Amino acid sequence: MSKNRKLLMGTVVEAANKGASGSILQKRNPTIVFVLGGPGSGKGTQCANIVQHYGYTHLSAGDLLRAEIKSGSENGTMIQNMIKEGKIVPSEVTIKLLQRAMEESGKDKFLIDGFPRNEENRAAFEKVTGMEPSFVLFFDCPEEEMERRLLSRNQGREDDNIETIRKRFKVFLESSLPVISYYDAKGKVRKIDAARSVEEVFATVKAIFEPKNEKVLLLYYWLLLRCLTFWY
Ligand code: UP5
Ligand code: MG
Repeated sequence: MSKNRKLLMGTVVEAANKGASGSILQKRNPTIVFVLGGPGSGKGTQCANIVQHYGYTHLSAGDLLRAEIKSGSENGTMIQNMIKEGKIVPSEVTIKLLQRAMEESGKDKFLIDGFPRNEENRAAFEKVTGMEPSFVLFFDCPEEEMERRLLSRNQGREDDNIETIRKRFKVFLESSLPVISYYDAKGKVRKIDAARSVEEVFATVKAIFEPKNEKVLLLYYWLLLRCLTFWY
């Protein structure tokens, strides 16, 4: 780890040790799902569907960073340069934005989309917030398909050009995949074939959010309720 990285980690961890916002969130004991996958794998698209069906709050780290650039914050230029180069913004900056968004939402079920992107992001998030994800959705998609999607997205994103896209792919392979492996070793990764249509991918996502035994449990409670209302 570089000296600068260590210093930044230090700052984040020191902030955590001083207490404050990590503990406010921790008290709410929120459910956190990390939504990971390569650039253009469909993280944002699927999160929008999950929000509609399962009442989660969607926090895209990339969207929060882009909003920070627009707000004219002192970090704006640095963030903009990093995004143009497909590089990972220092943990300190991203974690602060995520924490603030979680706190201000007042909600307790979060989809954190596009974060953590490297081991440092992951370790710092867990240390600062004291929270771990319940599970991790991993949208697995071949580069050719992701490239096709990004080049036809047409939403004016500064990083949707072939030069930056190639850099984003490289960073994903080198830095983000190890995070997925880390959670996989803990049995937390739900891998989804993301190269199919939006509807097909969502059908698989649904099966993850509605596991069979929960459905059986719901049926059991419903029957119990019917019996009780019958007797009384
Ligand atoms: N589309 C989606 N699903 C499809 C499907 N099944 N079939 C056909 N088309 C599909 O989708 C991309 C496009 O594909 C859309 O046009 C969509 O309609 C279509 P989208 O859902 O937007 O994919 P997503 O995975 O969200 O792609 P995105 O480009 O947002 O992923 P990135 O991870 O690259 O972008 P993000 O915004 O997360 O990060 C951008 C940059 O910010 C990073 O490169 C980095 O520099 C910085 N960053 C950090 O430094 N730290 C962070 O923690 C987060 C970001
Ligand atoms: Mg996205």
